[in-house]
Amino acid sequence: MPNVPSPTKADQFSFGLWTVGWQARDPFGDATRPALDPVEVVHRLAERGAYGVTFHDDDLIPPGSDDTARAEHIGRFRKALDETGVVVPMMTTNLFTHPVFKDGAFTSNDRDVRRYALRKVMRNLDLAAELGAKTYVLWGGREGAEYEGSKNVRAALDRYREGLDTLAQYVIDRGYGIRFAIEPKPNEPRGDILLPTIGHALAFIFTLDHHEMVGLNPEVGHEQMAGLNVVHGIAQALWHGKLFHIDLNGQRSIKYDQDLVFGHGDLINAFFLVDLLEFGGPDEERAYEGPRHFDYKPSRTEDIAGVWASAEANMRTYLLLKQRAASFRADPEVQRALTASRVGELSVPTLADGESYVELLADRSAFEDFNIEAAAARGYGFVALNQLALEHLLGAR
Ligand SMILES: [Mn+2]
Repeated sequence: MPNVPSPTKADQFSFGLWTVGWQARDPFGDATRPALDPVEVVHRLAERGAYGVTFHDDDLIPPGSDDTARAEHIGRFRKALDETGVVVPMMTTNLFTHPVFKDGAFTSNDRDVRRYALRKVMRNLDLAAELGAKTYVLWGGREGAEYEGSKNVRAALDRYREGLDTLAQYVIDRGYGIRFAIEPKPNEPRGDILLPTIGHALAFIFTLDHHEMVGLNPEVGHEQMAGLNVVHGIAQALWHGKLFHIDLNGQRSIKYDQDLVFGHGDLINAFFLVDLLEFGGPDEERAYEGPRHFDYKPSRTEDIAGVWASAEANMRTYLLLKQRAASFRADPEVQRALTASRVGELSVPTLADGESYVELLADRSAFEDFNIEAAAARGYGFVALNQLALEHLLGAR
């Protein structure tokens, strides 16, 4: 057995029922795997060291279930949680599968659909509170359009805000203590989705009545689908205090949403993401305390054994990257390279303590006597630094 750490509950790994439970139906082909019982999923995940399971209402309770059937599904699931000690840190609502949501949920042009969507979320928020979930994710996959003329985007954002303000008030009034996390995505299933990136969602969140209760659930692949650097996006989310949850997976460049195993897309980017989450705090401690949630899909080629191998692969990759990031940071050569690259110098404020533009204007060394040619000639050594990262990542150091 290679030197791969075993996951434990302290690692806070969680999986959606819809991830390992995906039957691999895609737009071109039928399911390649049978359905998995949520009770079995909880047991299989627990055996592998996961601490949490998450789900959309419809993943656990088949749509159309009457109250008795609904209670039975919840009861069986609860028993599995009790038997394994697996927790439900996050829940979410399916506002995309049923044809009623074909033009969106909170932003459907059809007002009746918007009202139904809010009711569906509120009903599932009651269950989230009952199961102890602390985060409620909102992925607006159908909130968007294919044609500019079909959607008044400013009105849609008004309705999106109205929806979130209403739900936040509901959570406050019920005393649920749940926070919301918006999951941006640029496209798919809609041609263009509203709040397509971390940046769009952040700007929107700060307009909300209860913006302190609303943050982000960024997904690695969704930012990469937009050609963006997810490490930068997560860093900005942290800077705003808005990283409420995270979806880890893999994506290879700008194409359909691949939902590969974490690290099976851009590996160097995944390395620096784990480094940021685990060691990006002010004193090299964790920068993010919440669940390490895998939102991936076991590839359509895999049988059930392959499903569980892929679940393990996510956790193994994460722990290996954590190990590699620790070795990168502990290496004196890396420390010297960081100094040569002036990485730490960026944390020194540009103006001195008590200095204003008045003193800056009086400082001849900052301008009149500044040797810009010498400063322009200095190299930063970033490539050498990145090569050290790569060599640690490959286990060569
Ligand atoms: Mn995805």
